[in-house]
Amino acid sequence: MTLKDLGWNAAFEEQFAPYRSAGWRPGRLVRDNKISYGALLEGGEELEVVMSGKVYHDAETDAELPAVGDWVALDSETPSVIRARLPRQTCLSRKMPGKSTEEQVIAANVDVVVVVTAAGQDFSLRRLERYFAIIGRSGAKPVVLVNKSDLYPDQQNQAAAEAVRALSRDADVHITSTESGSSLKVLRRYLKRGVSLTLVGSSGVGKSSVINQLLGGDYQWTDEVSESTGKGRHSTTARELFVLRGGGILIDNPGIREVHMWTDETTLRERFSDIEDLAALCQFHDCKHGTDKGCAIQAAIKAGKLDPARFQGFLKLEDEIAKLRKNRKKRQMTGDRHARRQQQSRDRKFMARSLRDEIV
Ligand SMILES: Nc1nc2c(ncn2[C@@H]2O[C@H](COP(=O)(O)OP(=O)(O)OP(=O)(O)O)[C@@H](O)[C@H]2O)c(=O)[nH]1
Ligand SMILES: [Mg+2]
Ligand SMILES: [Zn+2]
Repeated sequence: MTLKDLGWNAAFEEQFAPYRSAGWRPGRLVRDNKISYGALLEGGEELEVVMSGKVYHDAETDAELPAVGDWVALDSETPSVIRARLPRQTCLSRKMPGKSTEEQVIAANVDVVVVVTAAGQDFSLRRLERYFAIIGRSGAKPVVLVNKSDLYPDQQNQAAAEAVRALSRDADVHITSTESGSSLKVLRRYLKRGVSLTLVGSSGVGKSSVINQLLGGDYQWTDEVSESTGKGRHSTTARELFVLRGGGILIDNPGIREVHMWTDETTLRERFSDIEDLAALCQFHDCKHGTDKGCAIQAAIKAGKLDPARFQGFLKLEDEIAKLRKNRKKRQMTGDRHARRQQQSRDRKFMARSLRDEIV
């Protein structure tokens, strides 16, 4: 396994130059064990590694801490110590669940983000809009799988796919089923040597099933059998990166319950550029798009040219962005977060000591 198989490229090599001179080695983080990380090295060697105190303290926010998909520099003398993290070329992140405005990294350095959904109960254009917003900001290519197509009438699958296409110009939308093996075929198209792909979506839509097929059944299911139904439930509990033998890198994610906005105003405007275009046609430049005279948005809704739910989504997203901006300004370490970091720091130091008999 070469570095290139792991997603390494010329830009990373250049940034790594000073670390190379120090004798440090590059590794890609494949697992976050909370206290330690799993790192994959050239040749396929896997190590359990911990952050150095410097990496930890230099991070101003949690989002700057190493995450799955990141490239890090590993010490030459104590290879279990992360000395530095390379800048991310892309980064998929969202707002932390709950009230916090803290950014949470879903996966670093990914080329393709695959949102898996299905035409049935899981299907929500509002939620997909939010996915498109965070993908738009990440720098990765959006792909949508309308999966489990074997469970729904053809017409329903087609209608769902069409609705998604209408929502995003850049996304590739595919109707798939892991039962028939078509999800596998579709994803293979994107998976070339060194290309990193991550799967996101609600719990139970089939993310791990496709990954399992791509890995040829080698994937270890993480969850036990449900006691009430006796059926296997394989809910993914931790993010994990896999390298495919045939080329390509996969990151599995636990099902995402809430996709909070973590984006900027530019991305938001791009996502809703059709609505912005309409707004430019309103009679008054300060039109509130409600009961104002000559409102082009209301006219489009009446004419059936704009989905009112989509317009509502647009209004809600703007609200969220405004809130986010306000809170970001006063982002400081809360007492709570400070305590958490202190504890993590103690844990990581303890781990480092027991791993390497050395204090980092
Ligand atoms: N009928 C049908 N069942 C599917 C399909 N894809 C997955 N499943 C089933 O759906 C269930 C959930 O699949 P998983 O792959 O574990 O879903 P997941 O998205 O990884 O779920 P989390 O790990 O909880 O986020 C399993 O029982 C799969 O066998 C499909 O295309 N058709
Ligand atoms: Mg899973
Ligand atoms: Zn208007």
